Amino acid sequence: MMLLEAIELRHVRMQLQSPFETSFGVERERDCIIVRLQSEGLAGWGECAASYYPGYSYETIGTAWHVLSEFLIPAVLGQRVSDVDDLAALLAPFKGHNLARAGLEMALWDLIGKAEKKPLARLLGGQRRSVPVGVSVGIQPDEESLIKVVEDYVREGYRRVKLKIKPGRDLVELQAVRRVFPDLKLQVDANSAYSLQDKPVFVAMDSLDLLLIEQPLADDDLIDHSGLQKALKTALCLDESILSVRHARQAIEIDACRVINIKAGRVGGLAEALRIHELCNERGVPVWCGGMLETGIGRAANLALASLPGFTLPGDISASDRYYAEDIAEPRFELNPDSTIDVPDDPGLGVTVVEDALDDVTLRKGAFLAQSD
Ligand code: OSB
Ligand code: MG
Repeated sequence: MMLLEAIELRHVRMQLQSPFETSFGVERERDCIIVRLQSEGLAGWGECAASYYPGYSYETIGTAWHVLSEFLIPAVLGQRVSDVDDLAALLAPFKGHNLARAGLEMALWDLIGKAEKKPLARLLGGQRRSVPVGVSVGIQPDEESLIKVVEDYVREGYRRVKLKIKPGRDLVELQAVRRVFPDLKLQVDANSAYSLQDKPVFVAMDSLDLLLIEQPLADDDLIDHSGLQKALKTALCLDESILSVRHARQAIEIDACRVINIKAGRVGGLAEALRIHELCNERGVPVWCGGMLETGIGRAANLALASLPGFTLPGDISASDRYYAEDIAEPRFELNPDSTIDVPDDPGLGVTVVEDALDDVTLRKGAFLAQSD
């Protein structure tokens, strides 16, 4: 049993190495909330992947801060928990806000790993020591710069590339990239920017030998995804649409997708991510680990998750220098020559938070203490 004594929240803002454009907007800096959970002389760290504005998800830094500080934190402070299921039980009265709850849960996983002196990957049942990874490439100003950016990443050693697309910035550029890189593992992510009327665009992509097409349609629309999947050989992959293991089961049952992108944040934490991984394994559906431009804290958790056996497709987990010139945790993650990244092997998340670097990027702090009796 661990007594949850104190929690600190920090709103941090990190400069991205280059602007990241998706169908929902451009990010030049990445905001997130870092959670520090203290218990009996140990500290666990978590990352809440909510963005500053509601583009990917309805959650934002503001809503996550509100829900954490008003509801989730008061429900857990001063309580004793022995595992993440105990935490989930304390948070059960509250609806939604998966990114917020996952940030808190990650901090508890780190704490448990440190207390038991086991790396997170081992706690989760991971098996690989390194995991295959790719890079997610934002929408570029024009075709020429897109080819150049892809070329640079391929030269750095990435063997799988994901291109962000949006209406009007899709087929022509994708065909050009395919022409220059005929053998590259290639996939696209629309972040729900299309409707079923755009079916011809995806039918045209069907001959480009893509690994998958990620989240073409609305996040709350499994039915139309199923309609689109029927018209394609290429697997659809859902990201935003899958918020729980129930969503995953129903999507598979109606053939709304043939691959699932698992992000622990989006589904409320690593425990639910494990349940989706298990379901997909049973149903023969490949999964891969998505990313949210995390700092070294969140990326350590992604690497641990991706070390599970069902993660058979390369993850959106790139080296630290793809995201940030300076990070808030050490060591930095490096790309191996075989397009893999090593899974951390020290207890918990297996990274050390650099408190000075963290202070440098902190915009706001909140401290919460258990009431002493
Ligand atoms: O849809 O997968 C996405 C980043 C922020 C929000 C949503 C997405 C992404 C990415 C980047 O594609 C993945 C990464 O962290 O490298
Ligand atoms: Mg996505």
